[in-house]
Amino acid sequence: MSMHSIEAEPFPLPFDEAATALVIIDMQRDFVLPGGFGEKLGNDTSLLLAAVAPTQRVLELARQKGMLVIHTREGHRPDLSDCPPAKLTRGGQTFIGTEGPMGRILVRGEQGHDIIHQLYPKAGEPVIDKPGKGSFHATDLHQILLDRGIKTLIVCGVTLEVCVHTTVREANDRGYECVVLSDCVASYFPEFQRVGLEMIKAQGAIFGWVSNSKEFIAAMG
Ligand code: TIU
Repeated sequence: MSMHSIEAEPFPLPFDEAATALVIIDMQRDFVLPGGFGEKLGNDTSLLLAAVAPTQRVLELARQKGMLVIHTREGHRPDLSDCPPAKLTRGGQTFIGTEGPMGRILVRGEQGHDIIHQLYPKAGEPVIDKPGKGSFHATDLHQILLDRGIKTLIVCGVTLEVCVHTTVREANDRGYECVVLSDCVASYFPEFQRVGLEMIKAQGAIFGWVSNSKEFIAAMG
């Protein structure tokens, strides 16, 4: 056991370093760079880049301390057999599986589907390939966390109100305590970033805590 306490809202959270994992959600080219899924949906992808440098600092420290680091990627099999028709044709438009400048959009094995080089997984760090917005749906993430005795998740990634929120809600229901680092998550919508963080910590940490990279680094001492 190596106990710490992180300054967070709505109140500080004690955590055991050995039972804590860093989870970095969907820092894929398809979301954070032009030409991918995020831009196809009409978004300005540059807004997401603000989360990269703080997440790099958190990742570096987690690696130094030997913490479990987990990366996730949203995407589908090349034959799209794991993509529900309702997701494939959402809004009457089809982007998933179509050719873009970074390969087929949200398809595993394509350049756009992979994680940006700044946050690229190291050997031994589990990468969870997920077909949904949540990281627990149709994946082995829960099993991996259970096997390592993980109780607390430090959460970074994009986008806050979609894949980060869904994952934190799923994790909370499975008994994990989640701390979302506000400067290590991002949204295409500044208003959603603000209110998305509020939602997590409201009502006495209704499904999680909100802190930031500086407080995580300070807590790890
Ligand atoms: N569109 C959007 O905001 N997000 C997603 O589709 N996926 C993730 O958040 N990763």
